[in-house]
Amino acid sequence: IVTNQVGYRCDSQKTAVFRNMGSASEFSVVNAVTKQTVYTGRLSGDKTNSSANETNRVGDFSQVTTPGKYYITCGSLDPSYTFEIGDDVYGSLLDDSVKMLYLQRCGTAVQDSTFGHPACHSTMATIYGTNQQIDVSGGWHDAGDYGRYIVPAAKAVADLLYAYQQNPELYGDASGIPESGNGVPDILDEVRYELEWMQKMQRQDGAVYHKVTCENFPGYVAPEKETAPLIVTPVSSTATADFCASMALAYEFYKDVDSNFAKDCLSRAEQAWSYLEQNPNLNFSNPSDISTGEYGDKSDRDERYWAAAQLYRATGSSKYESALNSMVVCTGMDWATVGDYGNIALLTSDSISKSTSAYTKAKNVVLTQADQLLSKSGSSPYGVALTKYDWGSNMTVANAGIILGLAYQLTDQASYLNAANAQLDYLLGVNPVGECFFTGYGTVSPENPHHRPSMAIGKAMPGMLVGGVNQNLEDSAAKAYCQDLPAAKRYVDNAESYSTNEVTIYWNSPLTYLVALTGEGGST
Ligand code: 9MR
Ligand code: ZN
Repeated sequence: IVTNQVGYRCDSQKTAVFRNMGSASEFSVVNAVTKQTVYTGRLSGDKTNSSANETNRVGDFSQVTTPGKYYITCGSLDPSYTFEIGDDVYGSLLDDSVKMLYLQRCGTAVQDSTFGHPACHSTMATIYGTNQQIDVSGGWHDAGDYGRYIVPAAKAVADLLYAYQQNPELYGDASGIPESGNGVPDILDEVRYELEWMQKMQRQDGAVYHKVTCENFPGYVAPEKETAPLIVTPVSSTATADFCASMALAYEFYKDVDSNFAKDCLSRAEQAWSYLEQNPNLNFSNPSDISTGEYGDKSDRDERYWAAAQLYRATGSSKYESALNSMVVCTGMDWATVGDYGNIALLTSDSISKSTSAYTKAKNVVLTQADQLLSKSGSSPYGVALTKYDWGSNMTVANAGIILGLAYQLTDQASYLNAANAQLDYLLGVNPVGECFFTGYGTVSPENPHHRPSMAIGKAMPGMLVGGVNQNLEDSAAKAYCQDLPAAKRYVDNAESYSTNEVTIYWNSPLTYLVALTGEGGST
């Protein structure tokens, strides 16, 4: 019996998934303290689940709305783990999802009793193919490795700023980062740490370098132990456009906090835009002597769409509006496709009229996607809006939840909100692996993430969303442990499994956004 191991908000839809239940047709929700049955419900009929090679039944217990701790029983099955019902069940999870970024800070000493580290990667970096040295210190380590890459950084920044926009009251100023208590919400301070690094990656002419890493990934060492020379790789138009969009977005959020910083963000965005106007598709691929993450892309169309939408939103200028209107509407919320951030910019702006063609097109494309996701979610016993599990599938699930959450806001249709919550439930336990994919939470969560700081210390850093199920068997541990498993179960909690059990800043960030979008949380 699998449930969301962290818990459910009082008023949200609540479902558990049952397997190997034989002919059982009833289940009970039991108060974990008093051991009293508080609810008895009927199971659905059999649902065939070919991707997990299971037959499932589903039990809905949305009627249980009283805060407390519960578990679920069904005939002779082992009971579910204990979970909570309450309106603040995600409060500390939300805080930790952002705190992870502080612990990923590069170029500064990080204070934490377990995961603190001295300043790392503070030497000058060499621009690839030249003798020129520049300072690009700062920012967050991308993932389990210590690279810093513009394209995924832009996704993370967008998720966090839109999470904050969605529900500012969830974010306090006391999460224990160095800027806590400065009168600015910690989430904005944290994002600014990344933005300031991104600014150092912009060239005089407006273009933006794609990434800074060493030549190869390091061994499983703490960040300050990676001391090989840093290399800044050539500029790309995807990095430049993503940078442009992030800076234009940032402008709005820092206007009242620090107007000089905000103005600088906007003027950098405009310089990046001018560069893009003069330079078509400059796609990035790794130089042959560099083997770190590539974040390559076939097209920069969706990045340009996002940049135009964000600049139109920030300035209201007809220049950007006509640029936007001349483009095909794009979709996507991952590092390779970012069009939906353009749509979100249009749909959640106070200043863009709902009668503009840009707004109408964005709304249509978001609702079309939401309907497709709703139908996928409806045909999965686990409620997950996925039919294929690729590297980082948990991000795809969180992204799906965000699109569904936006559709709910646009239409007020509860089915969208229920499906958005089902994505969160999947990430936190309602999945064929029976795992809460967020470290340190739930009853069973990853203990051996592919994350160098955790590996060096021998203990999982809390507050990280792992990549999750990946049907493509892309590392030796996945090949060894998962090849006989059905697609939806190909996940292994093994530190060598970077294709299922790594973490990244841009897998955490859509979880942050999804939690903010679906409701309450925040404790600080
Ligand atoms: O998240 C990326 C995934 O979509 C790709 O399939 C994979 C292989 O190219 O790379 C992932 O990104 C990794 C990046 O290249 C380096 N830092 C760790 C990232 C997460 O595994
Ligand atoms: Zn570092």
